[in-house]
Amino acid sequence: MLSRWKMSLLAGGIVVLGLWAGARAQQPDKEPSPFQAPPQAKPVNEVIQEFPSNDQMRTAWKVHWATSTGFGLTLQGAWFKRAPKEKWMQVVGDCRLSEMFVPYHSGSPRFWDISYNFSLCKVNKNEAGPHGKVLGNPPNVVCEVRDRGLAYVDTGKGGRRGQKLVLFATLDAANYRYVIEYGFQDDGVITFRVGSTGRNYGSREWEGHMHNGLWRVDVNVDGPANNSVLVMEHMEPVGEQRANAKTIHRPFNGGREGFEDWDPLKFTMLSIQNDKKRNIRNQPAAWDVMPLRHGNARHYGPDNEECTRHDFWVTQNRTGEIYYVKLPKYVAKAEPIMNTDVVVWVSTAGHHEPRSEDGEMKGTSFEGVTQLMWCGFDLRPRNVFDRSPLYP
Ligand SMILES: [Cu+2]
Repeated sequence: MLSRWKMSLLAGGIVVLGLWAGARAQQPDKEPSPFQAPPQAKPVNEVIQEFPSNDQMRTAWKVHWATSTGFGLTLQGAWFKRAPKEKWMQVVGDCRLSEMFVPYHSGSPRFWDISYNFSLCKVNKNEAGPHGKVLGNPPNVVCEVRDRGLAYVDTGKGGRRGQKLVLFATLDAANYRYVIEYGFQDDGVITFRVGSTGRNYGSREWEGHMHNGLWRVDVNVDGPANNSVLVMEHMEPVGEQRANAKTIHRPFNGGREGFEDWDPLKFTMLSIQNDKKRNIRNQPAAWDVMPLRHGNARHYGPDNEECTRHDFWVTQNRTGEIYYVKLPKYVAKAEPIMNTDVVVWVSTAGHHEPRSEDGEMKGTSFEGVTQLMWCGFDLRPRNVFDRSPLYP
């Protein structure tokens, strides 16, 4: 029953503990988010990728990334070029998986897996795959260009396959592994994904639990200034005519810091736009948060879980505000979030109901692995291009 093990626990300072097996982290005795000293990020690294990778350039991404204990792989900025001769346009600043909250169904344990200051796993060749370039020292980040299947199919001009630049790294969270992955598509979309894999907590091999991937995303459409957060909602029916539908565009939370929830009947999307950056049609450039959801996670335990009771939060961008559990405090002053530097916080949770495919008990030890379960969202351009991207 004893297996590997290692973990560091933040509790009033960083304490590195060796625990026994099957058991991973014990719950911190205090509030699980002391966070006095943010983990020190290593220097920022740059990747530039032109698309298509095998022909004349049409679009390109420039990505700054960093690694640290705790947060694992973070973005420190990303810039897009919608045409070869254009300047870089910023899309995001600091982005990170701010927390990974894992409450078990019986009420305990309730892990805050980012706050324990775990390290990244070393990557091996198998994991990097035939096209992955291994980066970092120690080697823990993979960078690769992937075919992403069909990008479009047009009646007149036929179809085209798309590509994306992907950066990923895996957090070594005791019995669990979290693959943190950022994708940068040729059409200007950024994909945010976290995949959960590993083994259930020892002695709880068959207990259901949630994996709440909780993101901090500093959207900077054409730079940090003049960004506003809007909500887009589909409404149906409206008015006397029952077949009528419409879309509402309105300021997020009345234009102030706070929260909103995802409504499956409204297809809730957020749009972060810069009024001062306009395309050839005089439409403001924006990037939309496109949810790809399994469900809306809500938790009511004792561990400062108020932050899980909403699907989206928006704050002004303030230095040091990178901890998801502190969101209720961050939004307390309800500062404006129109025409300023904003941060969008997105909950992307997955429900893990154990199954035989997760593994099996052999005597007293568990063998097997939970296959990756992905959660995340896309950040998709709106009125950034003047026309269809990568169209002939
Ligand atoms: Cu799980």
